[in-house]
Amino acid sequence: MYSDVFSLTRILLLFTLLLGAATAARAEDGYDLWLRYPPLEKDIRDQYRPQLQRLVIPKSEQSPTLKAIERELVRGVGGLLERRPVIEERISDDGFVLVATPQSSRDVRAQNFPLKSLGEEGYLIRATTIRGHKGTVVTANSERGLLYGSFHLLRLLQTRSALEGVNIETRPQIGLRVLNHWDNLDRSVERGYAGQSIWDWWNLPDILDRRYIDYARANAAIGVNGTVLNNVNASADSLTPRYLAKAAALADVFRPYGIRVYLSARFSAPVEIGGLDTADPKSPAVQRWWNEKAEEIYRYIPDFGGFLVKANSEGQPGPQDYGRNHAEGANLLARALKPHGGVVMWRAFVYQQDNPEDRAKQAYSDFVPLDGQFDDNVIVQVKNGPIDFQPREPFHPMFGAMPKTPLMMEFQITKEYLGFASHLAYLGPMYEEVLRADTFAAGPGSTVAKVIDGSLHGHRLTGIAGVANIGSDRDWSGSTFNQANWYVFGRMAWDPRLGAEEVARDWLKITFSDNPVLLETGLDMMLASRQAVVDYMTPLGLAHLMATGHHYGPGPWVSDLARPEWNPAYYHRADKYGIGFDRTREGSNAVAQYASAVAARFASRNDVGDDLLLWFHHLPWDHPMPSGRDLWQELVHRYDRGVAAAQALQNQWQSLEPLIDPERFDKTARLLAVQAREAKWWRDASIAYFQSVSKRELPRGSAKPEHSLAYYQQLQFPWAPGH
Ligand code: GCV
Repeated sequence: MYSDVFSLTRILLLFTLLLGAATAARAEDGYDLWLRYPPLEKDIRDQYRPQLQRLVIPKSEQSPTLKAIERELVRGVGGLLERRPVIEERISDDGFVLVATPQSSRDVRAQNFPLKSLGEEGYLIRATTIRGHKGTVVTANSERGLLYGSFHLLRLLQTRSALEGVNIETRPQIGLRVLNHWDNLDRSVERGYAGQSIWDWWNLPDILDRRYIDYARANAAIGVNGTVLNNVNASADSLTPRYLAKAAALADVFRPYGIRVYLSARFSAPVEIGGLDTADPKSPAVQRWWNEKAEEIYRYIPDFGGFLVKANSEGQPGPQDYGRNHAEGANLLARALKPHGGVVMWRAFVYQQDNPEDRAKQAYSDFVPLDGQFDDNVIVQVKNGPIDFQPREPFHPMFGAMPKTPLMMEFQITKEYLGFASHLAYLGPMYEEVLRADTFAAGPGSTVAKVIDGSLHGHRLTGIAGVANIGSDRDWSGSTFNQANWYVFGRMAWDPRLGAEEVARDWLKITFSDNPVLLETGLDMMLASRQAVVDYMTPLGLAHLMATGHHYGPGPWVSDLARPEWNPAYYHRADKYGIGFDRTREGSNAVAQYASAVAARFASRNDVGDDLLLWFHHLPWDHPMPSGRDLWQELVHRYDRGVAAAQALQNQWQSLEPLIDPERFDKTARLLAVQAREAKWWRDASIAYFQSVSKRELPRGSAKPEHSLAYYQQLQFPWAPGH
């Protein structure tokens, strides 16, 4: 079965590759992501050309990964330098690029490169002299390492970095670097704003869209090594033979690029597709069903990565339906996968209907007591913050609090709460803020990055997930700048200590050019953009003020929904006297879920800082702020600042017109106009509402909202995407 699908895939691959080559010279529509290889500036080309004349890749017939490497390097070097490198069997002269492992090349063996510490995926790129010839070596312990190294070599060219004396050794700090697609079998995408799902489930496995290969290339280029194909709000049908054959076809396409396929598993699948009358983890029939299901899956996909599970969360079935806990549920699936080497990524995004506990506390309360009870192939997937991907949240208190359990990070790349695909919000600074946050779990320096890379508590199973912003739109992510969020996710997953600025700089150079004006302005825009969104949507630590359901636009007034925590009013708690959620000891005491040093900081009005002030404190409107304003004035000031920042983004982009190709310039300009307009809408609607509650005058110089509160309240968006 597997080999049949595989050979069919290879034929289709060839076909789609040829097609791809024919269309490679397409206009700048964003399709190429960071796989853009247009000719570099002449002086730079001239410097590189002598260094990159010949490609030496010793390979066996059977190695699809080595073939992918050769294709990419020929395409990349050929495009960037406008000269195809010569393919050679052996090094014959200066200007070689040798891509080989010590096993595949005697020349590499002879150099005795220090590869031990690079593991299965790391690589080394080094300028060297071999048998009297000068060149560059890309080497690693595995072909996957060579693949990543080759993409890095191309990145060096794309970012115009010197090859002379190059000496790079790197390995990923995190093992599982996966995208989570919230894609449904009907091709709709939950919280997707870039068209339909790229998985054409209906036509799979017979038709293999060229996009599947380009998706794999793009991910391999940034080190992503896994993909969960279907929505965590899963249909059990994904586990039926019909759909396993489809997933297997994708796995075959992705395999040469080092990408493993995972599936979201619906906990009640034994009932829905297995004919059982229970999904109780303690039932032997249920255990048998999952064991047999795992065997079946591995017949289709021999290197299947494992399951992602959303259980007992927002109406999804789970072990608690049978009086069992999350560890018992996770271990049921983990034991089925264990003989095959698969893992379970068990999500900690839980909050219960009818649980009066502060929503921000519930995941910790459910999971932390289970520390030590999960099997060793379970990793608990925790969102970056305790609520739900808000523009700003404190780091999740579970990080650092479960030393015996591997925890993986879940970031959202798609911007459900940050203006959908239309607003520019570069998420690098947000990821950096979370990864660098100090949990103090084992004293100072216990950053979130160290929790998830396993170094703090000595875990070998490590992971990071990003909820994908990828769809069928020509530019994949709904806008050029949204691509940067996919890009930075991959780069930080490889190395969580990377800075957002450094990655943005690379991305700008690769995506546009290295023109200094463009770089300076582009960096300014990207680095300011997320804070701008925070300011015009949820300033000063406010959260979840978005309209109901689709989360598009402001809805701070909503207070009549069935579940308390669905209501924005639950989060801001504004009244005549003040605003904010008291999470100190006098309030919900969520601060106590953090290590004492962090708890003390968050509990202190003076030390918590403006950014998280109202997340942790309920304060009177006249509370004095460090700026000299009172809280009300500061709130209005932040909204104004956000609107001004959105307008600045628009103006800055206009100044770049001569430096950007017309197609991408125009689309971005239009989206920035939408953002500026919607920033004002957010500001006006929010101020109209908060003013109706606080009964305060607007600070002098601050404009009145354009419309009445009633106007903003009656706006409806029944067809907003992604819902
Ligand atoms: C996949 C939020 C989103 C939901 C999402 C959920 C989750 O509540 O609005 O669309 O469901 O998070 O992460 O499971």
